[in-house]
Amino acid sequence: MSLPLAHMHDPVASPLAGSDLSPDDMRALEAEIHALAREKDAIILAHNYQVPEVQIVADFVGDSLQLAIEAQKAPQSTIVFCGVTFMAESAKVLNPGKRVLLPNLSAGCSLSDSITAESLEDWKARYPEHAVVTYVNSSAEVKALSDICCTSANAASVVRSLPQRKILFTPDRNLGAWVAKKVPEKEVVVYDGCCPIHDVLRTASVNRAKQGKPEAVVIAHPECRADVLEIADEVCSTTGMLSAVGKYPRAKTFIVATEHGIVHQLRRRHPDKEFVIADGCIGCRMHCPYMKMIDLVMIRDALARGKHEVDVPADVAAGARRALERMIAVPRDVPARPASAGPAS
Ligand code: CIZ
Repeated sequence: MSLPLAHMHDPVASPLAGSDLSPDDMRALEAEIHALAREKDAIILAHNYQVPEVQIVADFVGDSLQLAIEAQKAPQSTIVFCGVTFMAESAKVLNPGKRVLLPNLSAGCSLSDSITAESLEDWKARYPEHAVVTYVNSSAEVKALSDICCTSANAASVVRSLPQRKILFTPDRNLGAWVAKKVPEKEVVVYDGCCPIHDVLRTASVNRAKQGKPEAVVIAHPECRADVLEIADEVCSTTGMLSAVGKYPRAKTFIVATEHGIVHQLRRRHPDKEFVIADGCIGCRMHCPYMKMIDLVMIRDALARGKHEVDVPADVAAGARRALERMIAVPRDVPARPASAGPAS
């Protein structure tokens, strides 16, 4: 089955089928998945926000950019992508010759849905002189209409690397505002989308999570609102968070302002530290329902039956690939311009 570009997302889809399995059943399922992956010449990739049992069975766990690059490096002909739709699409766009499977087609993304190709066309018409920088949390159609993509790990470097001074940043307004602050020599217009999981977080929740732990280090994802980023000690992508912890050898506790799933990797890599998700207030759960839509049964079925093959139309894929490849070519840390350098051209 191919993935249609305009598909339905159901955030309250059925609970994970694998979540009530006994430890023995779980181990048997993991063994079945590994055997099937070998038989079908498949690699299993999982995003840092996936449920722990999916991260455990995966061959590689990382952020969306790392996963797309890992998919390119992998010798296997099939990629089982445990993440959300836009990530699987990017893996397909960068690996047109490989079969990319997304185990649950309902795994969408509200941020990606906050911008359509039509709305980007409208914004481009309003800002015709601006270079369009699009966060990877977007559909392949939207990427295809953009000059270049970025991730939360490289957004400031991507914007700095462009010759244009005027930038239209889409679709995440919080990440866009953070980049505008970090790259003051550019004139950045920010589209009005957001990730509701990050956008709901308030400083009151962070402060509550910190109660009784005044020494705790706060690490926040740049999809959080500006007031949260202001009180954070570190602002970084999920991959950045995994390494940021190493900068604080004396700290015991870290308050983490991003989706819950990252705690699995944080604890695995830093077992001597305490990690507390910053959703201290009732009604503020940093839990993305879309990221929890894949379980072991679905991965087994994806491998056994080839479900669900992701396909991106050739013209859309060509445009999206151009924007993604331009991003990949940007050096990792494009330095900030010294204030004395004057305005960018
Ligand atoms: O780009 C990604 O993988 C996302 C959605 C978050 C992050 O910072 O890793």
